[in-house]
Amino acid sequence: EGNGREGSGTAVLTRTRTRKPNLYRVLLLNDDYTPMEFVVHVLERFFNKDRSEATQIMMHVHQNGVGECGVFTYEVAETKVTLVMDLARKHMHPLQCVMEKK
Ligand code: TYC
Repeated sequence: EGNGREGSGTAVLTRTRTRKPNLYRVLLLNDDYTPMEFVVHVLERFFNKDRSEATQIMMHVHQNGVGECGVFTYEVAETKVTLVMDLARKHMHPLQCVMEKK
């Protein structure tokens, strides 16, 4: 509960309403050319996955066409998509990373 103050020095607790942020899934899309090891590296570097979880997510994308890297607020999701796409472009891989509202 929130803070307040009354003349007597008595603390007055008032409710401060919080608001749920809009959340966005960041997804990786499968393609035929991006090396599996590069996708694992992306998941470790930008999504803080350990090698085991990164490999599981990469294989899920490889087999199902799409998979979730994480859920973030708009600005964080947008930044991650940009970082992934910039690294993929630098290495000339066709990897696609997108965000969608949850
Ligand atoms: N399908 C790719 C291959 O066989 C691997 C891959 C996995 C590519 C996940 C993209 O998001 C991806 N080399």
